[in-house]
Amino acid sequence: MMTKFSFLAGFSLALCHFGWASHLGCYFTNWSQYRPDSGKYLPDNVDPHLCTHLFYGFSVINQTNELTTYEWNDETLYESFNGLKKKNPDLKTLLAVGGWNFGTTQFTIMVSTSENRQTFIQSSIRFLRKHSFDGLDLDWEYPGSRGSPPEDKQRFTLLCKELLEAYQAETVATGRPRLMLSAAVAAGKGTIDAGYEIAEIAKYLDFINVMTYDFHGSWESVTGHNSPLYPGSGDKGDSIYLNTDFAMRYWRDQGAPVEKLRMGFAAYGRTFHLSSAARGVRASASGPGSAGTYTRESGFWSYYEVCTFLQGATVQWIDDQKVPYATKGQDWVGFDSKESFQTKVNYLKENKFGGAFVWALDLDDFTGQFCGQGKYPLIGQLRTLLNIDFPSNTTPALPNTTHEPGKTTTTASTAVSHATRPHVVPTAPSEFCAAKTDGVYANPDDPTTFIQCSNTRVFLQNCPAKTVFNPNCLCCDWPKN
Ligand SMILES: *[C@@H]1O[C@H](CO)[C@@H](O)[C@H](O)[C@H]1NC(C)=O
Ligand SMILES: CC(=O)N[C@H]1CO[C@H](CO)[C@@H](O)[C@@H]1O
Repeated sequence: MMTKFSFLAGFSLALCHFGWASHLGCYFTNWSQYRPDSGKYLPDNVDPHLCTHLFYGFSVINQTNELTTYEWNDETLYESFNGLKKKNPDLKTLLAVGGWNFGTTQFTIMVSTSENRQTFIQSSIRFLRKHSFDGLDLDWEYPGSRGSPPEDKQRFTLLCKELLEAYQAETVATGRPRLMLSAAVAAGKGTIDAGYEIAEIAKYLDFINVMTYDFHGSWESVTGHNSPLYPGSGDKGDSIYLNTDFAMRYWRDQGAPVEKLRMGFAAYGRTFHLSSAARGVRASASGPGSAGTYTRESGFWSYYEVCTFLQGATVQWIDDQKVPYATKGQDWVGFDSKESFQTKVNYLKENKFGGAFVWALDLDDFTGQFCGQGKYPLIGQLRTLLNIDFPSNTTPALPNTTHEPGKTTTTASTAVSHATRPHVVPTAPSEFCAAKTDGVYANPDDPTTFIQCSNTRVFLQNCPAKTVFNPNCLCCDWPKN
């Protein structure tokens, strides 16, 4: 089984590395449809060429341990959401299950027995296929925390393993591209320790969205930034862990391959009400700032609400943490800007993390009417900085880097366009695979294809356009001239 995974995985990675194109995942939320006026956000507002992966948040697990809808109109929204792939065939969509409000109870019940897990896993295949999603994103917040018992840490690993096995089996049985599997995971040290066998789950997940935000907020008694890149000079004790750099390194150093790690970017800020004359970082605060006109949630402003606030506000750059904050009256907001996104993307590239994801589409200035920076200023900035370019729009540049064979087992998400995606053609058992171990082999008759052997059955697969099979890396590679 695993030989096949590694192969398919390596194959995709090879393409991603060419010219360094990265992943940009963007979350859509099922509640942004309820915001008033210009804040209302529906799948029709999504620019299909903005992100490489879209996540629909959130679906839920019901009492019979099956994956299902939450909102009365989710099925309608799924349809327009997945309809975006007609406008951009390279786009991948994943259904996110869980989320903060969903909590942990239903996850705990679902992972508690092998039978419950299988019920969920099989329901997810039916449900994702029925609604034309390309994969599942596990947003359990969090295994081993918030009421979830300690043993859920190991059970979460089992869930990831069994999900991948089932998705792979479905591919072999149907010849359809395998469903992707990802997870949105904690960035806080204690929550990570309680929840994840990092090196284990990293084997089964195609990629991992590390939620590197919500580090500070109005639940604390002093001001602090929502998503700092580095620790602040005032951070003492466990506070030194509350930043993006720590979280990303912690995931990496415990065995998650950098290629699979996605760094979280926040298109929102967290607010405080200042309670003294101090106005900087770690100034005393008494609860949240005023609620946003559109998001109407205390302590939280979308980027477009921050833009409105910035008129007449004092903006400061936190030098050690590489992020800005602004104050006006008694309100304090730590937010992200095009500048902080630039610094963070530089960091992401230096550390070779596999990409970025953003929370959330509906929080950026998606209409362009608030910030005077065009539509989607923050996510558009990410897209540009990450060199995202869909093959359908332009001819891909040929690589100047060679493929690294040692790194071929790391990610299975693919940025290959629909038109050129390899399709699996199962055939009857044949001579070729009869005496061969499971794995992939060059096709002596045609280098633009390769042969996959599984249980002595032959699967003929196409390399994407312009590439040929390279027996050295067992991957499709640009032709060597
Ligand atoms: C749970 O969701 C599935 C859809 O995946 C549905 O068929 C089933 O009836 C639901 N069960 C309950 C108890 O609502
Ligand atoms: C309106 C609203 O908040 N909708 C829901 C979207 O899905 C999640 C599942 O996590 C629910 O908890 C939300 O309440």
